[in-house]
Amino acid sequence: MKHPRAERTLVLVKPDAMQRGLLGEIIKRFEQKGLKIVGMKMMQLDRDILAKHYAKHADRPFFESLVKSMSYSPVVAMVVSGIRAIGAVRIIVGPTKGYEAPAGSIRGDLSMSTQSNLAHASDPEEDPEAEIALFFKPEELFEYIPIDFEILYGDEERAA
Ligand code: 3AN
Repeated sequence: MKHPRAERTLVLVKPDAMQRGLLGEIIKRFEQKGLKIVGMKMMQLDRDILAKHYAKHADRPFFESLVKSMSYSPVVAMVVSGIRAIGAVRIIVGPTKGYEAPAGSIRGDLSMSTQSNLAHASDPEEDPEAEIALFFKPEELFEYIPIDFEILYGDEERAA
């Protein structure tokens, strides 16, 4: 069962994070925030899916390097859900450049790079549901109300 005000957003734990053993550290931050994981799988990304996922960057000089780094080894793809989850997940991940990202964010705490910046989070301007559909089939996503839902949010926030 999906709460009517819940949003869903895509997170990719990138190969650089997997290689550095940061999967648990990254997942922990979403769990501790009170966000709910409604889909998760390990995937080896190929050029085809990356060309679609990063279509807006196809003409950028770093595109080939980005495809190479994102297919270097498997990623973990997740769908994270919650009321106002899309914006909250972007804040937890932090802005693109690790060396400028604020401390407290995943990129700010754990990355010094623009390209190897550990995690992808859907941009609210770019249709997170369409991004989710690129990585997950509907039957790979789950809906449930966590038992702490009533204390995670206030009554008015939860009201549909
Ligand atoms: P974000 O992931 O912060 O939304 P986008 O959508 O601008 O950033 O870029 C997608 C990915 O492309 C980034 N996560 C990063 O890995 C890579 N990237 C962006 N800008 C550069 C750049 N100037 N040089 C190398 N890689 C870049």
